[in-house]
Amino acid sequence: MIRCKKPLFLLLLLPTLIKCSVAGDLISVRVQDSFNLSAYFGSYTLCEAVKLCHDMGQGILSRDALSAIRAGSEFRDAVGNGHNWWIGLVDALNERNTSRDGWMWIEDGTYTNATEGDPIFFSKEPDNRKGSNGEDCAAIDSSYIYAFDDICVSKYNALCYTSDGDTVPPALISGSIFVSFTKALILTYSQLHPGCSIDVSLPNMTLLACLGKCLAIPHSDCVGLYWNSARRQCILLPYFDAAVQLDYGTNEEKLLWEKFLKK
Ligand SMILES: [Ca+2]
Ligand SMILES: [Ca+2]
Repeated sequence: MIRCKKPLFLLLLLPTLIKCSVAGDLISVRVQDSFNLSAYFGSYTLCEAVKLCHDMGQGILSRDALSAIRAGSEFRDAVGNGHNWWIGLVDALNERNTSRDGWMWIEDGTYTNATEGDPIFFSKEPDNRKGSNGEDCAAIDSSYIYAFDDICVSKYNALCYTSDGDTVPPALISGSIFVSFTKALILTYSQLHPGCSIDVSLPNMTLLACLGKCLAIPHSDCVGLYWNSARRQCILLPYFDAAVQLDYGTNEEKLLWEKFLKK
């Protein structure tokens, strides 16, 4: 494995192969002359990986950046084989089980299509192997650059990017002072691994306060929320839309659950 903070002789022997800079456990590598990758070695959950990317003004790996990685050897040459990297692909809203269709890319909200020519997953993935716990997040193996699904709280490295086509970092594009919320359908009331959701409930919480909590998440990263007026429960959805565990004591309480998404 080649990492930039490793012995200098490697850099002297392979100066054209290793296009990277050194900052702790970070390797920066440019791929296909259009994407700048920041590869952070460390133990991150998927949510921690997305937060790290956005805090650095970058996005977590997108479909286009993944295609660029596959088109050349720059990434593998720089980070070495055998490491797992979170990418920005989830099925936290709709359980896809073993289907390759319908996984959502975090940074642009688009969905995978199994008929596309560039397969994303390993041949036997996604397998939802830890099915009862849900494998709702995706990572790639740097040896093969194919993805597998895993539980979102597994600890892997983080892979962030910017593109030359971005006029502003992806994490900041959605920022606007004119924000509105629209009511959305609740698909399920039960999800064991609730993505990156944050329960900010308080005994005297109001819907307005709950919406305010969503707007206060940095980088405009809160995409929506779940609200229950009887339980005063407010569950925020940072980074991507997700199904979460919605508790209720009675049917009346269940019917009071509402979901709002940012427009
Ligand atoms: Ca899943
Ligand atoms: Ca799997």
